[in-house]
Amino acid sequence: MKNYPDILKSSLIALSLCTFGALSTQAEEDTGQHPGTPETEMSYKGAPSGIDPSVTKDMIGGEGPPMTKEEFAEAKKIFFERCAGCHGVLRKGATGKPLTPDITRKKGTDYLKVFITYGSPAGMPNWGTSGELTEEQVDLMARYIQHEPPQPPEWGLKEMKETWKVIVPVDQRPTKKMNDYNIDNIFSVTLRDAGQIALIDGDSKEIINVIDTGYAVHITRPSASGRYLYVIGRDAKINLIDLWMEKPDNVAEIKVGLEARSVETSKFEGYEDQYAIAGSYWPPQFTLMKGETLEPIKIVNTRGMTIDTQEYHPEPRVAAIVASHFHPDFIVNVKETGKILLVDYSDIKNLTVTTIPAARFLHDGGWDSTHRYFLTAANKSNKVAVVDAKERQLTALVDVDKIPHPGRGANFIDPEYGPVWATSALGNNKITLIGTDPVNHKEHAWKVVRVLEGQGGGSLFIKTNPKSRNLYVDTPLNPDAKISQSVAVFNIDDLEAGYEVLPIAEWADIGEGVKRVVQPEFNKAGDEVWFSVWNGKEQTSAIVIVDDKTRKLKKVIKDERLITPTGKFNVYNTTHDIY
Ligand code: DHE
Repeated sequence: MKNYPDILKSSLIALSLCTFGALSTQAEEDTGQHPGTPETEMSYKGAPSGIDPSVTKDMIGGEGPPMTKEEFAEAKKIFFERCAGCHGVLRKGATGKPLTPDITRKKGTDYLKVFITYGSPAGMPNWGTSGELTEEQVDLMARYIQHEPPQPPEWGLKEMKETWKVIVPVDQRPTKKMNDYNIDNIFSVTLRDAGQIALIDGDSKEIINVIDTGYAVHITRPSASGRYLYVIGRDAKINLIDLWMEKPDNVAEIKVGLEARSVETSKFEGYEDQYAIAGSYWPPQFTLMKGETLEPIKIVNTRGMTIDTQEYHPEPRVAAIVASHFHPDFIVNVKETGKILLVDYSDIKNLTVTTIPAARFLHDGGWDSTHRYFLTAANKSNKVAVVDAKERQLTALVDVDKIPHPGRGANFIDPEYGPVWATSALGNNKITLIGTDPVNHKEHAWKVVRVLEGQGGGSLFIKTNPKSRNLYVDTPLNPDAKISQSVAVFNIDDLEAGYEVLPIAEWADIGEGVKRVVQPEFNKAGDEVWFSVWNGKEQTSAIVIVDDKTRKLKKVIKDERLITPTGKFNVYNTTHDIY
């Protein structure tokens, strides 16, 4: 604190201790500039909101400090780009604290300026001292958050229909596969900052097509037959791609909101390829659509009460969605309220939604190896919730260490404890194995059976394959470049032997840049594992393919069209939930 101006010291101490909770103990995450601030989390949540600030309804004036319309517009833009990810669009609090005027006005401009300038030990970045915001901008933001939050517009059926386009009608689409690709082994690769995906032929490693999609595109999920791909952007635009076309391309698109992250398709027998669902961050809702055209059928709002304190939350965002294999259900994570919804799509007109209270801040997750149990991280609650998709109920809430982040997780047989599902973490170096077999290993089921030490915190994804004996753990958000540019690989048959480090970014040999190595993904045969080397938008990125048996480099895919590759989705493995 020695560099802080004297007048500000006392308020800063008060703020750190009273308002923003406990100090992080993860020394390895400290940014140096701001002790205790987990850089890993900051860089993860720092993605700009997909919402165009100019579309909001503004309420300047009233009791907030004076601001011109121009100042308000600038502050709003900064808020949506830098702050909304943690504090929520309506500033009602998400993983960051609430910043509604009833709270901020009591603190006052000077106090808020200190906070924005220096950040907090609990994760608020030091926007001022890091040079990210100028002194004037800090002052602007301190005044802005004392005004009523601008309200982005709602997005109902009318708005969806206005953006809905069937580019190739169903009756004009191929009736059989018109290309020679081994569709099962195609990878859909997110080109994040290009707003595109690349379809890569997993057999030849050639790019089949680069297709325009939504802004800061996020994930791809295939339909149950593997014919269609659904790609969602952060701007809530969904693209439907038909892999049967001679050159696979877009056949329909729609915008289901202003900001979104998840999409899934019906997988229960008899409903294959029939329905799609997308979850939105804004407005907080999910939308059911016809699978082959994306025609919106029903929109369901997720606003409501939190599961624990039972208070109203106006912006509970929809996070991961999976499709049940046991019932015609979509399983939907509602982040801020902590509810897991079972959305029964067998009668969409008279829709039944079963609500399972789990834990707040539900984020990502995946199936156990039998596809009966859905294990999902409530990341800021440090829990993994287990839902039994067959009995349609919560089976367990498992306590884990700081900020679990499994992606979809990894399933394998632990030599001692039997079938397990594993997650790595953003907040520490631990890889947590949870027993998943309540029949033959009952004593270990839904318990943490083993904790491995990985390279460090800042991990996002972990992966293996039923044919592999290796468990790969990425660490793309670790502040140490050596760690963020490599992956750890464990031998599943000898887990306590430690890990080998594969220098993936070095193998890519692409020159300058941050070169974060992210998201292992297997090919269909389960004998290759693909990694993205995620570089800056203006720099060279690559896909590195490793031979799973030998752990040696097999191939580097470099192509100027591969701009900021992140997620990769193998059609067969993603369709069949193999991970
Ligand atoms: Fe993701 C999955 C949300 C930042 C790459 N991400 C998900 C899911 C959610 C989510 C809810 C689960 C979808 C599902 O299964 O239905 N991600 C968010 C955020 O809110 C967050 C933290 C900040 C943001 O503003 O978006 C965020 N995500 C990122 C990134 O910065 C990553 C690393 C790079 C990128 O492409 O943007 C990233 N997220 C991914 C990937 C998956 C994902 C690759 C799918 C993993 C899988 O194997 O299924």
